[in-house]
Amino acid sequence: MLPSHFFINNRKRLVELLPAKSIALIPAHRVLQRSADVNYPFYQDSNFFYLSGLLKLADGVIVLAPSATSPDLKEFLIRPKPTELKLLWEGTDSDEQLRKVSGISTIIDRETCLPILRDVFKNARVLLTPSPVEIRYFQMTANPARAQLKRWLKKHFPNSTQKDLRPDLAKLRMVKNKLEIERIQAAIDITGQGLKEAYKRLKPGVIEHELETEILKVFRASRANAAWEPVIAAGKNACTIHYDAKTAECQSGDLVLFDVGAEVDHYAADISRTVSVSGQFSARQKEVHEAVRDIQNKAIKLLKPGITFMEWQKKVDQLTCDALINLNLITAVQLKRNPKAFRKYYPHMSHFLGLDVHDAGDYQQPLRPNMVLTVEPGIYIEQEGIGVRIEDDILITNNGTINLSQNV
Ligand SMILES: [Mn+2]
Repeated sequence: MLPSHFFINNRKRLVELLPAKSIALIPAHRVLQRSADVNYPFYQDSNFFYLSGLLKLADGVIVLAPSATSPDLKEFLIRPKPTELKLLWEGTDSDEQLRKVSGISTIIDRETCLPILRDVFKNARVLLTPSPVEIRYFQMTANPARAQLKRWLKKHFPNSTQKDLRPDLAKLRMVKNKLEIERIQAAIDITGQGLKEAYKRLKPGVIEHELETEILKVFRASRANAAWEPVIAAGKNACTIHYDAKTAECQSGDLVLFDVGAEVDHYAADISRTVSVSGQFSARQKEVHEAVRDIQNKAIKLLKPGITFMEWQKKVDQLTCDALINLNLITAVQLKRNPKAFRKYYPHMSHFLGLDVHDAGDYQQPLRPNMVLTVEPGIYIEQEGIGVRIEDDILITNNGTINLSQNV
């Protein structure tokens, strides 16, 4: 568990970024329905966790109001009053437990919070809340908590201006401290152990989900969770980047791609490895695997403080284009005609890593020490049934990088 001073300090640093006469409100996630009256396992909003450490509290709101006149109301937590039904079926953390974990002393009931908020907000012009993440592109539905809070504030405080708090939160979250890097390292080490167990089980005839079972066993035994649904993809399945059926048999002669990550105290690892089912690469598989490994080595060498993510990505794209030409997958003429043609074989980008596997961050800012990002080149050749991705987790240091997953 992370100590409460970590969350106290995160709130303090966020308050320092707030403009004068503004108030920040950060909502917890809501519980989502799975089917009938059964819910999905609850998963906390990362920003809410970052500022409170409260993993299990649904429907809470953290309020940071530095301009409040009462010292008890400069920061407080709003929580739904637990009903008798809720207490009987699920139980809930007491206010005392919430205070201990978060370091927030004032807790008020959601049902009676409106007059208190009216009083606290009377000197404020701007209300800052994290806007919902744009995910329609992925055909997903957002957790409704953020949009609901925005609507509720609009209804009760129509004269206040609402602004997006995400850029300020990203500014803080993209640079990690020692406690955070320790968690990411622990998640990486557990992921490495999981992969080791899966490799032991790997042989022709094994089903993809049987390999997953080995990995998840290690995660649970290490008191960690999976940071997302693991990708374990044999043969051509590896050409689906986030393949999740895991029902196929691994055939001798196939490659199998693992893209997995454990999660420790909400901090994720994200590691990909591509190995041969029989232990022996074909000449072509070897050629593609070495090309990806080579891109990765060069890409890691290009990382240093000062370069922006986008500048770096452009260079990595160029390395990938060269490799695809060498592998006879694309010609220089085709690339000239359509500079994006290589995306067919290499559709994804690297990303920041932290509380979210695709972590909050500003991709236009120059990289700085203590940022963590993944370097994950891949080449996917559907017509040949070959998909290779190699992904490591890289810490930016004062003068270069440390590969946190080099022992995996
Ligand atoms: Mn990744």
